[in-house]
Amino acid sequence: EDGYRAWLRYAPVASSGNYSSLPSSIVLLNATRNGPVSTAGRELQQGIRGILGKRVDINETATGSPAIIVGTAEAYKLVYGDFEEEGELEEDGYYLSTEGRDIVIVGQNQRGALYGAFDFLRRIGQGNFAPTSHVSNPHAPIRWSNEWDNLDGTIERGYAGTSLFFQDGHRATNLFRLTDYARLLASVGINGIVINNVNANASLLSPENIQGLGSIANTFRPYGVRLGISLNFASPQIIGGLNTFDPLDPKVISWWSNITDALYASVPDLAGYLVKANSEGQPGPLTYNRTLADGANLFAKAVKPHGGIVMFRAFVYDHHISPDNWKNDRANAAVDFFKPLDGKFDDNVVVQIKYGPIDFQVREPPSPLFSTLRKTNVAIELQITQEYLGHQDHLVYLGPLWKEILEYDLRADDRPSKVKDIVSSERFGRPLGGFAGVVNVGSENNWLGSHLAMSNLYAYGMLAWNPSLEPQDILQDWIRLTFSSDPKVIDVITEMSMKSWPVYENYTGNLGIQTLTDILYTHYGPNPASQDNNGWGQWTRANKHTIGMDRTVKNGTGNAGQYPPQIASQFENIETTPDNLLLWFHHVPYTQVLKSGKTVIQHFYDAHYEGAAVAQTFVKLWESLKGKVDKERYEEVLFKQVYQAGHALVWRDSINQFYYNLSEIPDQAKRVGNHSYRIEAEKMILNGYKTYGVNPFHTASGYNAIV
Ligand code: BDP
Repeated sequence: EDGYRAWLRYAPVASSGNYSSLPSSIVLLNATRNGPVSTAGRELQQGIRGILGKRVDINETATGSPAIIVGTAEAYKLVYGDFEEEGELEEDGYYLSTEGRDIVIVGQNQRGALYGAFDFLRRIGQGNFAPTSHVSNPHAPIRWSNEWDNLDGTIERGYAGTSLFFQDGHRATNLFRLTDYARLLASVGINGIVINNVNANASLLSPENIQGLGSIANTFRPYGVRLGISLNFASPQIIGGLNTFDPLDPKVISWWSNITDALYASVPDLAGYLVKANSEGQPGPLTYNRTLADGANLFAKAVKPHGGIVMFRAFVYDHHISPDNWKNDRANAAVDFFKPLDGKFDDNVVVQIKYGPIDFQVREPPSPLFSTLRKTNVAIELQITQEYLGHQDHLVYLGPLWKEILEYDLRADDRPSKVKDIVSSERFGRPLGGFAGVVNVGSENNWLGSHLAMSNLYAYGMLAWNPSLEPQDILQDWIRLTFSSDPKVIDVITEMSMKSWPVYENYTGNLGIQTLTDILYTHYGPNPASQDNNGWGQWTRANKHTIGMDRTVKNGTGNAGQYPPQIASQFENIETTPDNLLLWFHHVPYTQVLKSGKTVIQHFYDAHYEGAAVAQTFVKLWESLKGKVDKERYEEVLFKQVYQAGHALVWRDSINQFYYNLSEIPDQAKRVGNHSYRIEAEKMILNGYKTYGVNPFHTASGYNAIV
């Protein structure tokens, strides 16, 4: 058990209930070779063999005996006639019935049929044989993964090895793992994948690489996962031999249209493009005084005849913002750039918005752009890879964080306006919308470098399909499928996972101050000193007496005013701002008293001690599963938990000491700054050891390690 099979282990279940009567054949209706219906057949065959130990045959025509019938609604009707539920099916949706003589799995399209098969397997794989008949439709049409893979085989913000897609400037020679990745994605309803870094390399568009994309797309197609790619805006100049990349220049327009034709010749069902422009040094239309909409529409027009879409990122900001001006605020950038453009994007453009206004921090309010754009398609961007959240070395189950954002009611026009209903396109009546999740799987056997982190990939797919699900329920399904149905195993992993986000928040950055990792390079480890006085704009504005970003309209950056009036007035006032976002919106003395009755500084101290203490308990909790989880995964998770427990102490002491030094306000419990027992490694005399500089540096050890 190396984690490779993730939640698709198809392990035998203890009691197979009345499934001894499971039909012994699968009938695939009108299946095309290598299409998702054929995949569904193979998957059901494999799953039933694993879970129930039963062999089922695959037939292409109805036999008259009981069967598991799989196909599209259209194909089903031709053989079995009209069925009642057909009218309820939406794109990619399915109908699953296990109540009659046959098991019926009917998709609105082929992809839907495959999703229905995975639903059935998820049920029996958890020992759930209760009869069911239901229709399930996705919440939104776009449910994509984004991978930040580079052509040289590295992965930006990837923590699980090297790229599965690329090596040495080309597509990887061995693509067999992509089939298994496609399977994982399809099993949780993901229908698109962008395979290269948003900081895109133009040479992806070389003739050879375009051909390579064709092979990659072939591995994903049987699973209904369509390929997309990130583009470098300056490609016409970098590789096209033009002296411009002005989006309104006819030469540039025809260059992109030719490249797009070549791409569609290689990948006829290419889902579309993802574009990061004018952000963090990336080229974009602003160079030519063109708008971001001009830039997005350039690509939209190129892919339109092929049925493609353009995901245009709202993560647009200049990373040379002056920290001297207290009115400057990176959190304002998205609305500042995009608000004037609402209604100017073509219909096949979707603006892809990170969940918060800054950048995947441990605590952010939802981006105000969600409620600002009314005449533009939008999608939410979430991050499965734990860039600021401990790089998969710390357990942070993200379901609850995402759920909180998705359920957040932004009260646009004083009406219910939950983020989930905005991105589904329902709230503002847009044609498109959805989800993008930055996954960054790598070559490590268990995909994300951590067994427990895989719950995040599973939860991402499940919430994108149905954001009304409860993160704990999703988690427990995942535990049963990934580990076992032993109640102890379920309890322990549930307890650890459900506590993990608040715990991480406690020992990192509290009260909305952001994560406090090193911000300039690694985004890992405590480094509050790196937050301020740089152009990246993730400032804390901490000084001797006060801390926090004043984002009020009255005295600050005005960011609170970017929200609809009800929310704006809540954030404008300290009294109505929730404690957990206090320092996101307000600049206050360390002695400011919270709603909890504690001062800000004492909350920092206590939270860090509490968080680090709970992180210690994860080790014991996990150890209680010895013998209940296979040895390989048991040992590997234990290793991570021991590491996290230690690193949580490093976090606790670094952050507390930092703010104690700065504020000189003592900890009421007399813990902070009181480490008589502690000897700094740097001060030791090393006998038989030597130090070396850590690269990338590890902030808490003075950039040094001892070997
Ligand atoms: C930042 C990452 C950087 C990404 C950027 C983005 O550190 O690697 O390129 O986001 O999302 O958080 O474009």
